Amino acid sequence: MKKDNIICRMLGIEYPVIQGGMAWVADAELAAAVSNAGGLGLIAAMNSNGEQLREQIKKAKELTDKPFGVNLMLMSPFIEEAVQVVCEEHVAIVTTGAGNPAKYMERLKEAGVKVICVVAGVALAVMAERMGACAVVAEGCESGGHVGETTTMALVPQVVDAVGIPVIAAGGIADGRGMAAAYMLGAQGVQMGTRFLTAKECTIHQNYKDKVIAANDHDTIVTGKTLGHPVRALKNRMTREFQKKESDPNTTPQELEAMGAGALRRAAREGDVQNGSCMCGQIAGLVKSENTCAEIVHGICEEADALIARFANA
Ligand code: TUI
Repeated sequence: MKKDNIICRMLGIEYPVIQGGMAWVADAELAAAVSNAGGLGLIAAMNSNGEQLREQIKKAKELTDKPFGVNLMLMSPFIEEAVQVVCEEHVAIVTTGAGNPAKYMERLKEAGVKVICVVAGVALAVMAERMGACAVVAEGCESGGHVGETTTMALVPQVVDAVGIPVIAAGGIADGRGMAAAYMLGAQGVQMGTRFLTAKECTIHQNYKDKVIAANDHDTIVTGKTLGHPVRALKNRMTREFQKKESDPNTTPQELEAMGAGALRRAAREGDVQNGSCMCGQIAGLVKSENTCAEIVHGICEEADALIARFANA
């Protein structure tokens, strides 16, 4: 699955593996490491202001001469600045998530930025194609962070049938079996977040990595549905407290929002994995080791290729 793959040709990468644009996780160092490994690394713009994002982009340019991208989190209060900086810095590729990117598509395309929209449903995928996205990431609800409602298994083939542009599968993929399955569903690449949480080049706190490695198949939970932005994270004191408050009719949305504020930073940067939010996908139980980005990217592609070859000859 190298070079001749449509995602690889389109993005100028060697392996059709995209690293998720995880807030407080996906910094210039991780993005550059994934890109240097031949995949597509992404910097998470998350809630960064323009100058913070510009600094990360400049750092990534120093660390790699391969293509990398920026993930724009559309709920960010600094989204306008982020779009401006991405255009000014001539970032090659942008992925958009957590909303409808309609407002920004023209500006990004005019600046020569290739746009890939992360979608959780067919309607937005169709809209993304119409708006000029070069591909979509169909992200199932197995993923970590902000989630939709449909599983990867159900979502990917429906998106594949609805659009003409290439589809990248995300949510619940962490090894070659998942990648091979994604190909069978019609996807032409994968995006992984959880698998890269424990990458050696990932700069999150060791406590977070340890918690991912210790997690099993039922250790994640979705909270925040009542706020309109459901988020999947590893179960801990924070999610238990959030759940309790969320089911209490006396809790105001403002109280819940206040509980969530700063929570991801607390876990990812300060290592407070009990009171912080350890966003993570359902596939955490499969992630049992720390590896370099090169091991992860090459390993998953080799495993997927071997599986597909084996079944082709069966
Ligand atoms: O965006 C993500 N994952 C994220 S964003 C994030 S930051 C955050 N933190 C706290 C609360 C909320 C967000 C953490 N993880 N993944 C891509 C994704 N996009 N998943 C689902 C969607 C999505 C949802 C609705 C995309 C479009 C959409 O459209 C709504 C509309 O307006 O049509």
